[in-house]
Amino acid sequence: KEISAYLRTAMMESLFEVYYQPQIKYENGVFSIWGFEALVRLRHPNYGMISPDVFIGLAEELGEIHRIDEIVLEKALGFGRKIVNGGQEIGIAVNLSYIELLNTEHIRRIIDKIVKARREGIYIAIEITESAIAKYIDEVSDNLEAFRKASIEIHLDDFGTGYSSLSQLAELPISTLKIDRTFIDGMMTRSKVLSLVETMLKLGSQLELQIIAEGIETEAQLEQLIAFACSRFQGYFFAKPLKEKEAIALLQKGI
Ligand code: G
Ligand code: G
Ligand code: NA
Repeated sequence: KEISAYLRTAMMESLFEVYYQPQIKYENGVFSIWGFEALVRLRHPNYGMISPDVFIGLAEELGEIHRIDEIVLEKALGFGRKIVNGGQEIGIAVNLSYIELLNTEHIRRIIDKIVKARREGIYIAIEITESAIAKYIDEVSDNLEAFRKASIEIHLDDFGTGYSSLSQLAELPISTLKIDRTFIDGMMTRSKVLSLVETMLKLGSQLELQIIAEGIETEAQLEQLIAFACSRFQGYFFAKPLKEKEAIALLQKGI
């Protein structure tokens, strides 16, 4: 109750912050920053940070999620502008709720903003969870197609947990799979999980998709993934979600 009241205040007063977690590329033996994922944050004066896992669901129930996703997109565009001014060309991935994906009018507005930003050299990609797409495939396919037509990349989030069918996977207009961090978490201790990770990487490569391994926390995980020819990573091992200033500083310094 208290949190949903605070959520309303936060929306009215735009109290959300956005953090940016680097996504790392490994090429020719060199690690570099490939992009960032924008992650929304909300700080309660008494309870501290409220996890998006709590307030995103709540905002969806309240029918207000589009306001949060739009605030995050605006902030990400501002961040992108600073990156461009710093002379770099780096993508920013923004999460979209499945509710947004069901709303053709909102999607049109979002696409419009992203396309305009691209003319300034700002590259925004969209992250959508596999479960959302799998559950609402018929309702969202036109909107996904609209992103594709506008050449906006879609990253399939939490891949491996959302039950999309293999035939869907072949048809979806996505550029990237993000292997869910539960797999990365389990792969060093469970050989079957390790096999799954190897299989997902092969599958992605066969489908000519980019693959990001999420939730990398140790060097051992990284080495294992590199042995499987994985070349995109995100996780605390490289960097936590960073404040905008820290993210820009890291870009300047390099990873
Ligand atoms: O850092 P982490 O606790 O940020 O994020 C938890 C979950 O909340 C993630 O799985 C992420 O997909 C979701 N999330 C984070 N930021 C946003 C956002 O701006 N919009 C939506 N719809 N989901 C988000
Ligand atoms: O599913 P999505 O890509 O939106 O996940 C982002 C979430 O994962 C955020 O909550 C972020 O803080 C969290 N996260 C990012 N890297 C790591 C990591 O290395 N370990 C753990 N446990 N969580 C991570
Ligand atoms: Na995400």
